[in-house]
Amino acid sequence: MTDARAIHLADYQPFSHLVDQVALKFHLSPQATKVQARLEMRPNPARGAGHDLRLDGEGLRLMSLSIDGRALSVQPDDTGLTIPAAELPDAPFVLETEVEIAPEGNTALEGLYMSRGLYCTQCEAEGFRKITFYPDRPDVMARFRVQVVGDLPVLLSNGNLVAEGPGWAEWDDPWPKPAYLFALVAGDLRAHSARFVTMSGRDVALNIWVRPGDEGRCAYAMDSLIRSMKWDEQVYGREYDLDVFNIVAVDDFNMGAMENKGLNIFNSKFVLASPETATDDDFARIEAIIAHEYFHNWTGNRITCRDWFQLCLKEGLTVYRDQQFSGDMRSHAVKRIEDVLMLRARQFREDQGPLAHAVRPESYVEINNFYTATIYEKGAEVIGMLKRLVGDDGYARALDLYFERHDGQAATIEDWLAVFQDATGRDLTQFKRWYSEAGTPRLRVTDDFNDGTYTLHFEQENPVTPGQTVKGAKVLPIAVGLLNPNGAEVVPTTVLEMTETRQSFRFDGLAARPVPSILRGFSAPVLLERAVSAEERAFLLAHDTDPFNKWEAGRALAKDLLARMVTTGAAPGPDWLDALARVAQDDSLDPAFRALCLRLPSDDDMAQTLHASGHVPDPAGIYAARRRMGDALAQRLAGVLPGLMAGLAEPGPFTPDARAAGRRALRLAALSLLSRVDGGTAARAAFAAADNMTEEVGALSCLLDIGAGQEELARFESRWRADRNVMDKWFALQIGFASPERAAEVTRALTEHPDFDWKNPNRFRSVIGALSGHHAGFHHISGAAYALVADWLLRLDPLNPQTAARMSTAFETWPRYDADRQGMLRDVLRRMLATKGLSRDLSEMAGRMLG
Ligand code: 0A1
Ligand code: ZN
Repeated sequence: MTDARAIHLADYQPFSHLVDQVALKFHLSPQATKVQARLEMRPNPARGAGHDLRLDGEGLRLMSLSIDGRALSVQPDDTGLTIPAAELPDAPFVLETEVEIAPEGNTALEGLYMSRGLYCTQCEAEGFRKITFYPDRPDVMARFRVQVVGDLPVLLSNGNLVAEGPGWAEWDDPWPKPAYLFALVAGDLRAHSARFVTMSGRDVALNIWVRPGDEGRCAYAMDSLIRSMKWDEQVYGREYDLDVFNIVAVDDFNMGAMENKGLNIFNSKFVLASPETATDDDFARIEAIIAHEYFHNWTGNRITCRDWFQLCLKEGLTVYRDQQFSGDMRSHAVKRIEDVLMLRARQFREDQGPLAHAVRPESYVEINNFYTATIYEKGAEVIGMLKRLVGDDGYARALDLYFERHDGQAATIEDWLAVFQDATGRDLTQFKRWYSEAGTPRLRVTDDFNDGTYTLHFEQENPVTPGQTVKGAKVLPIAVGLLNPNGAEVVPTTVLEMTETRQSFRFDGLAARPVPSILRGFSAPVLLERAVSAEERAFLLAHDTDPFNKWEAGRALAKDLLARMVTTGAAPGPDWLDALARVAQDDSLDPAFRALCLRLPSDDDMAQTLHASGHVPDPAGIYAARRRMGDALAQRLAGVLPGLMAGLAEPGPFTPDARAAGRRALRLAALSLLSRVDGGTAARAAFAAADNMTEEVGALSCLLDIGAGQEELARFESRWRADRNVMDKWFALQIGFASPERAAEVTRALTEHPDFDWKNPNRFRSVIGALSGHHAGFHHISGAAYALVADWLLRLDPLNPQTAARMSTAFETWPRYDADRQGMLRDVLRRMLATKGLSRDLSEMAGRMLG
């Protein structure tokens, strides 16, 4: 990156000063909140004496500033203020400031802002500087004491409550933390409460704070929290460390949730759930995000990041931990398949386009643009590979050492790898390339069989990515199993360690040529390239003992077929139809797994796959082929669908557990196929009978998918008009199921709906994001959707640059398409870039996408 505004990892220096203790006092008021800060500071011995003191600060009205009680007249600039070394003692000193801020006008939702009358904060990554003057960087860790004054029923901050009275409360957080973990919440809230006794006997008060009326929708989040706390004790030996753990749900939030110490703040859609309002997917996501934020207490908070280049240190590890947790709570096989689907849909897409970047990037312009699938999901994959290479015991020893050695510190990827080297004796120099080199490796495989010896030949290619032309071979753990021609496993899962560009592995003493099952469990995040016949794929779908590869075989069969349908006009043949029919009816298989097998590859996935194999994807062609494929499957299964559905019926009330959810998922997959042959009769009945949101939305989707369901949509709207989270689904569904020709127009019409509150990120995402997620609609050759999405991003940008920039990744796939679409997409990006006053966030994104 050559942007002059860029910040570079190589420039890191410790901060000039240390902060030992922070005392903050907030007088809350929508237009003029007064923030008094008292910082106990001293020169940082690591830097020596005699440095100026630079404090970050943005949009703050400075009322007063003093050092050791002596007033100073320093003028802030746009990004902070500098106190010259001459004004600073060489010994500990106290710096006091008073500033004024206006939370009500804060539409960026960063710093202190208001969400429907509620005061709340978001400080990661650099929001604290919008609250007070401070060294806003993660390696400056301090203890915080916070007094909140305001005429409001609930006043919260980090740590333990130490004193309170009418209109004020004082909180003390005994654990030193970076400013990005600071939080404050105030307003009219009600608690859903419980208690948890930790393994050493600490009695912790747990509260989930919500708006009056929402108390009844907190039980699942609370249950997830308690299970997370127990799991982290049992699996990682990590115990909670305060007397209270508070979670608050807010309606206006740029991301999913935030791990502020002792006071997690959540997007309300990831907390509130009842069977009537939340789908099975919502329940699963709530469980995962509650766990994710809780797990950050150790991986992120107790051990934080030295600088933002190390973001994957906390995010990759915490995602890895929440994935393990969800697997333990539900099904490891199903969880792994879902995680890989998401990895390919988001991270592979990013890694193969102009926004590709390393898991640990070396420069950035706006850090908020780096909360990406690469940092999070590829960051987690890298940890999974490490664990595969050092084994479960090695991993456990390395993590114990990590917590022991770095508790209370701001650490780096070097620190992280050092604990693995020290605990296991393994040299990780080559492995470290996974952190510094972007791009999805391609792994080409051929094989031969001679005299009982079977040999697998691998070749890896590490493609060029923006700014990185030369790359070395990666360490690839390749999990392999071999089956004999009868389908019995003759070599159980073995992890081959590939370290060279080309490498072969031999298996001796085989009676017949085996069928290999390669990359079991998706043991490395690569594109596997191997010419495999449809028969062999069907064989693996039937016989593989590895559930991931069993699913993958069916998936590959579908993708091969779909690719032929798109490129040669082929029709679905009996091989795929019969193989899938067998899986659908195999009662020995988990219904959730069968539902995943029945899910057709998404259009965007097909476009990615076609592009990777040298084709120019045609969005309309892919859409039409996928519909034909679904129709063919529906015809093939028509006779068995009613019986399949009846066998999956759940008597009794709704439960959100994985078993019941899996049965519902398969039933709805069957209903969706059935709708294509019965004109929607069964789906209409299912909609009318639904007593839970999974089935209500599921049945409605089946109807919309066949171009019906208008009456049901209207009924849904009148039933749920008052519920924001449910209404987000109503908006998104109509766009998601619109025909490609109509998607932009449906979206445009919905932007005129009185409930299209575009300043609310959830609503904006459920409308504008739904259009950019509709592959054939977004890429419709008219260009109407490109223009509509761009117009809305430009409208949002001045108010909420973070969300506008995140959503601009809709355009990252432009290099895949034909010249007409490329031209339109690049024009749109150029138009954005040329917009006067464009935010740093969006201009960095548009600039990088254009290359
Ligand atoms: N650390 C949070 C993610 C997050 C990042 C930035 C935010 O505001 C801009 C909010 C949340 C997590 O990993 O959950
Ligand atoms: Zn996180």
